[in-house]
Amino acid sequence: MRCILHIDMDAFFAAVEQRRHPELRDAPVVAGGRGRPSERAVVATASYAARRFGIRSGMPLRTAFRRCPQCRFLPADYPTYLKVSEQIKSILRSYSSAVEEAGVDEAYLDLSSADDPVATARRLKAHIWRETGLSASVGIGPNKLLAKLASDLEKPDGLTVLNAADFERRIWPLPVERLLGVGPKTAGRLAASGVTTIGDLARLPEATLIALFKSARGHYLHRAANGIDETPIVTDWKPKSMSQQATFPHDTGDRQVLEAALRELSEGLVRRLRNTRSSAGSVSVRLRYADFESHAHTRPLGAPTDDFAVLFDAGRSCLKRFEPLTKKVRLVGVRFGALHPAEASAITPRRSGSRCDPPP
Ligand code: TTP
Ligand code: MG
Repeated sequence: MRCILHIDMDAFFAAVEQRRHPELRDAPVVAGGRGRPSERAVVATASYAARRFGIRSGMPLRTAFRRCPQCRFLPADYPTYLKVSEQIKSILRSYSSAVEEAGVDEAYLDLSSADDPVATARRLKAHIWRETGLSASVGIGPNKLLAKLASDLEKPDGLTVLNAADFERRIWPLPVERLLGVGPKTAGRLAASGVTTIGDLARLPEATLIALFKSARGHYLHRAANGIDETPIVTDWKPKSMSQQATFPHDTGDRQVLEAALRELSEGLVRRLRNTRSSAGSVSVRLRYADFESHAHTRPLGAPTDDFAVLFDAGRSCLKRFEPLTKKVRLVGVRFGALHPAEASAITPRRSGSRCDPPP
């Protein structure tokens, strides 16, 4: 029998910040933008104490400040989060040879050959805590879908087993948005047909869903609402990244020119992503200056995506980090990293909104 474990770090970016600032351990903390609520940026994540004030990922910092003025706002430090993410992934790889990275703070492990998956999960959580001081929530189920839903049921620091027999009781009452790939748009269309919970969705005939959405999507929604998922753990996904670059006919310091190039390169890469049925988990932008020195900035995404708007926004926020430009630029390059096969990851981000700061 298949046994899949899904692991998702708790309030990941905020937890890394609280580790760095132990005095903030139980405090409402928001990581996002440059940590200045007066600026136009969004919450990347909020600590659980901050969530009690209604603060959510993707919310403008300004709104978060209105909801909780005593909250500590910290700049999002992506290089550190990526480093910790790598450290966690390498711990995971010591527990199973089949590990699928599903995002910056989540992964699936195949534990089908483990004698006691629950004991393994306990050891794994303790190991991560010992090495990183961070807590994770783990779900165990007969497939990736159930394992992922399970890891979300008892956050934070959860360890939840979800069997097919528990699916109706525990999952059907949840809102449809809890299913991977169901964003506000899909949820809105479903609500118009009177479907708000996963149970409502499961009871809708598949033919109705196929008429409402495209056939692959209707089929997916029907199966997901019934707990059916046969997608494999994908470990040996190659390539890991794709990139494209453009050299300007004349060196330039014009932001609009840079942004136009970024747009064109991103469009080309999104086409390549779709052609290879993959999605990207990070975006990097590299500038080579007139003196041939070059620098890159990377932005990890909360979940892999092939959505142009999300990827382009991430690229733009990388570009912003080069400002103020002190030298003219001869080349701009874009790389989509942490590539995943599209069907093994979110079709759209798990939760509403872009995982990036909005464009200026
Ligand atoms: P999540 O696992 O979705 O969120 P989380 O770890 O902060 O909280 P939870 O305990 O509910 O798992 O995302 C992981 C990280 O990805 C998160 O810490 C910050 C980043 N992220 C964004 O930058 N923007 C977003 O909209 C979301 C949802 C996450
Ligand atoms: Mg998380």
